[in-house]
Amino acid sequence: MDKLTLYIGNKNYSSWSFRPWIALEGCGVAFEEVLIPFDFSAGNPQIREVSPTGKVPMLDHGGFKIWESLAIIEYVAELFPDAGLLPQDRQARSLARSYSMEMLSGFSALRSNCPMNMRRPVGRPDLPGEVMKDVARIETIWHEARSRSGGPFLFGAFSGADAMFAPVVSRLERYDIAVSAKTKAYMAAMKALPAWKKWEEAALKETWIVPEDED
Ligand SMILES: N[C@@H](CCC(=O)N[C@@H](CS)C(=O)NCC(=O)O)C(=O)O
Repeated sequence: MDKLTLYIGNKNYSSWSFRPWIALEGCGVAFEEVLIPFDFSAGNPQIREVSPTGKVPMLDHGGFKIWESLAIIEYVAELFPDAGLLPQDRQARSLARSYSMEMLSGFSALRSNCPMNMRRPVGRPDLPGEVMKDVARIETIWHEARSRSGGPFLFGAFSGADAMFAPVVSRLERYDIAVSAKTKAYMAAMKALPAWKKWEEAALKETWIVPEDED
């Protein structure tokens, strides 16, 4: 099989890159990574050279390119149906897709007010009420899925749906957002994953600064 190469941005900041990366790594799918650091002042010319959208993540499979975090996860789930990227049960799988698409298309208040910054010292800023509405919906999704599956992850074992929410776990932690004990248990399960630790360790070593994502 042709090798998979995942193009990603800075691990400290690139929340969309984190999603397919932790999905593949957490499900044991072999891939090579190419990290292209952001260069917003120059319009990210290096990313534009490889990615049709000028954005990361982007997956190259023997010259065939797939972009958009969720499309990448779905593509790899089809390549490796037994890797656990998607739940086996049809209804669970469609719920995983509904939740993942909510993440992909929504929660803009949380995303814009609390950009992912794994190096951010833990502390709670003043946040608009809209952020807490996003957090409430996310907590509902997590509790609903984990009650249905029995946990510890959304669909029992770690899957692509957890990967779609991974940057939210980091945001809730770094922005010290008040959440329930059940939410904290889910966050702890995510943070205990070897794949999480591997990404975070690399993120903390990075020295690039993206001023827009610092507060
Ligand atoms: N909807 C896309 C979002 C991709 C995205 O916005 N990527 C950001 C990094 S996290 C990016 O490449 N930004 C570079 C730019 O806008 O120049 C996905 O799910 O992959």
